Order: sequence, then structure tokens, then C-alpha cells
Amino acid sequence: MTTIRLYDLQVRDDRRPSPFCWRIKYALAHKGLPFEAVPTALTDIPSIAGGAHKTVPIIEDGGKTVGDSWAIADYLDEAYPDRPRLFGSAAERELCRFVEASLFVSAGKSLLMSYLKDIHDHALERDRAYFRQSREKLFGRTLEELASERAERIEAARAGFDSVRLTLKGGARFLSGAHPGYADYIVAGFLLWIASIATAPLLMSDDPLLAWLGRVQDLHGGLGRKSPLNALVA
Ligand SMILES: N[C@@H](CCC(=O)N[C@@H](CS)C(=O)NCC(=O)O)C(=O)O
Repeated sequence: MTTIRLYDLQVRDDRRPSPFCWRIKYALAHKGLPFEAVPTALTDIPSIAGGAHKTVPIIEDGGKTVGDSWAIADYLDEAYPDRPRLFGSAAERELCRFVEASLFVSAGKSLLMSYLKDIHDHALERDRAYFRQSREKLFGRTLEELASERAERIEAARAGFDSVRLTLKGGARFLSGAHPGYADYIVAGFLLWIASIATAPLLMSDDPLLAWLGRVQDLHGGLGRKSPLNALVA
């Protein structure tokens, strides 16, 4: 079996922050497919596959290149139907999209605005100017302005995971039930993103998310602990 190449966003100290790349690393591991996570700078993306994709993750599997995490997840289930499925049904896939969209709405923007300067400060030297310019244009604020008002936003971002906490309160080991599934990988990817770069804690020490996240990090030979992370709690 060929080793799949996954272009994986890299920042300082070989940290791997991208939430979208995290879910694909978990997807590949879930399916038991051997892969190599190729360290990639944001400014490298235009030189991959003739500039066909604007974002990572991108995978190369033999001669085939696929970009976008949803397209990659679909490709993996189609190309490797005899391996454990990411989506047991079309309905499960759509519910996973709902999980992603809900999290975008409840926590995505406040997370991004809270930690934008931390992401910048961890970025590779050659990515920094591009990152600052593109993100300041997007938000119409400087990274420093955003950072100076982050305390309240972090609280909002923390509360944005309440639906996850409520779901776990039912006692299930994973969001997908007794066994981990793509919904777990989506949510864990967001938290591993923040843990990769945060200089201010996101969670309280008694947060029930922590035990669940620890279980996800332990999966697949401790995949979620293989690149450097900061503590999510003070
Ligand atoms: N919808 C895409 C989003 C991927 C995405 O936004 N990736 C970011 C890294 S976390 C990226 O590559 N950004 C490129 C850039 O900012 O130039 C997916 O699900 O794969």
C-alpha cells in the first residue's frame, strides 16, 4: 500500500495547528491508512499540485491529489471502502457537517479573533507578513487590537463548546458513542488547533471536555500528542 502524503500546516517548533489537517490525520489513522504529514507553510500552498488548491489539507495518494477536508474524507471512504468508514451513512455525514457548522457559529469567530496574534507569533518567519496582511484585511483590525480585547472573547469561545459538554454529559465515551468518529475528530481538531498556539488558557481546569479530549488524543497511538501543544488550562 502506498503511503499517502498529507500537506500539513507547520508553524514554529514543528507545531501543527490546522484544525482541518487534524481531522484528516485522524481520518487517515481511523482508516488505518499509512500517511506522511508533510510540513507545509501557508506560503508553500500555491506551489503544491500546480496551485490547484488554496488551502490545506491536501493529500496525494498515488497519482491522485485531493484538497479540502470534506472532499478528502469523501475520497477516503470511496477509495478505501473495505477500511473502517468515516461516515456510516449519508445521514451521519450530514450530521457531521452540522457539528462543524454549529461550532463555526458558536465558537469559530471568537476563537479565531482571540488567538489570531498567537497564530501569527507562532507562524514560520516566511509566513508572517502574509498572515498579518491577510488577517488584518479580513477583520479590519490589527492583530494587536484584537489581542488587547481577548479576555471576553475567550469566555465566549469557551461557552461556544457548551453543546459538546451537554452531549458528553449523557456519559458516552465519544461524541459518536462508544467508539470515536468523525464528529469527535472535528471538535478535537478545533481544540488541538488552539492548544498548538495558545498563550492564554481556553478552558477551566474542571471542564468535562478535558477528559474526552484526552481520550481522543490517546487514540491511534497517541496521535493527538505527537506535535508540541500548550496546556489548554491555566
Ligand atoms: N474548507 C477547507 C478549509 C481549510 C483551511 O481554511 N485551511 C487553512 C489552514 S487552517 C489554510 O490552508 N489557509 C490558507 C491561507 O490562509 O492562505 C477545508 O475544510 O479543508
